[in-house]
Amino acid sequence: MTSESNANNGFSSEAEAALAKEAGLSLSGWQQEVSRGLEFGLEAAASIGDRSIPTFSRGELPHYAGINTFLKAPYLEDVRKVGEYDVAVVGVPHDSGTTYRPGTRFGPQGIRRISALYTPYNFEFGVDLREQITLCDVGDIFTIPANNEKSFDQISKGIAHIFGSGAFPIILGGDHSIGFPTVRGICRHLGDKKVGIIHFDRHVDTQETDLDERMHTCPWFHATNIRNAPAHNLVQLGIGGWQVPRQGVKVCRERATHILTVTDITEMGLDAAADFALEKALDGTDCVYISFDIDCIDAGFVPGTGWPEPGGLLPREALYLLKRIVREAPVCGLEVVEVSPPYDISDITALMATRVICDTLAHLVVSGQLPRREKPAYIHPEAEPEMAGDWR
Ligand SMILES: [Mn+2]
Repeated sequence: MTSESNANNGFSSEAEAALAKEAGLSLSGWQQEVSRGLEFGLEAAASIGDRSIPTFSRGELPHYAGINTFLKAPYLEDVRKVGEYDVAVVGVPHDSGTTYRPGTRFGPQGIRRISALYTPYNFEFGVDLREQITLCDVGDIFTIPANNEKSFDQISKGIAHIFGSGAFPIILGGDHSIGFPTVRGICRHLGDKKVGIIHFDRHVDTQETDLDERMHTCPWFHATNIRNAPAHNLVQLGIGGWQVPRQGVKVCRERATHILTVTDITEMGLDAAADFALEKALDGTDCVYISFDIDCIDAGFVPGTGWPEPGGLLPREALYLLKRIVREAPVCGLEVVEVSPPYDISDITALMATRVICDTLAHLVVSGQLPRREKPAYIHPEAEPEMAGDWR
C-alpha cells in the first residue's frame, strides 16, 4: 500500500517533489514537435519574434487550433500499424443502448474537443506523455445505429485488433452497453488467461436484458458469461441511489460480484477501498480492465450523462482510487463511457473524462507499464474465432 508521504520520496510536500521531478523530464519530444512544425507548417511571418512558431499550427499550440484528435495525437489512418504505438485511442460513438437520455454517440467528439485544452504534462505526477510514450488516435469504430448486436460485433472486432497488436487501448464511449463487446474483444486475445473488471459506476449494469435488448444496463451480465472474465473478479465502485434496477441487484447477489457504495468507500477510506478492489479483481486473474462510467461522479460535476444520479463520488475521490488501482494492477485497457455532450455544460463532463484518461496514462508510465517495451504476457498472439450468435 502506498501512502502520500512515501510517494513524496523524502520531500516535505507533493509540490516540492513535483518541482524536482520536472527537472528530470526530457524536452526532446517537444523539440521534435517544433522542428516538424517548422518543416511542415513553414516558418512564421517575419514579425513573429518566437521562431519556434510556424505559419500553420502543427502540434499542441495554440490549444484552440488544429484538427481535433485526442490530445492532438497523430491520426492513424492505417490501423494495421497500430502496434507501432504504445497507446491507441479509439472512439465508440454508440448510443443505441441508452434507456433514457441519448447523445453518447457524440461522446468521442466531445472528449476529443476538450482534450485539446490539456498539455501532455502533469505537475504532481511528474509525467510528460509527449516525452515518455507514443500515442495515436485511430478514429472511431463504424457502429451501426439502431442495431446493438451488429455494433457489438464491430466493437469486439476493433478492440481485439488493437489489444492484440500490443497497443494499450483507450476507449471513448459511447453508452455503457459497449462494456460487453469491449471486454469480449479483449478476451479474444487472452487465450486461457483471465481478466478482472473494475467498474466505476452509480449503476450495477448486470441485468440480462432491458426493454428486450442488451442495453447499457446489461454489459456485465454478458461479459461475465465469458470464461476469461469471471463474475467473482467484477468489482463495482460507487453503486447506489434510486436508479439501480432490482433485477440487476439479484444478478449481483447470485454471481457474488463485489460492490462498494459511496458510503462504504468514504467510511472505510480510499486506501482500504482501493486495496479491496485490487484484491478482488486480481484474485486468480492476469490483468485488470477498467470500465469508468462518468456518472460514478456526483451528478453536480457531470451533468452531461445519460442517467445522472446525485450522491456520487467526488472527482478527487474517484481520481485517487484510479491512481492506486492503475499504479498497482496490470491494466489491460480503459473505457470511459456515458459522456453525452448534448446534455453537457461548458464541456465539464467531457473534461472529467479527459482527466480520467490522462491520469490513467500517467499512472501507467509511473508504474512502468508504459511505454510498452514488449507485449504483456497475457496477450495471446492468436485470436479466438468470432462466435456468431452467442446470445439468443
Ligand atoms: Mn451508470
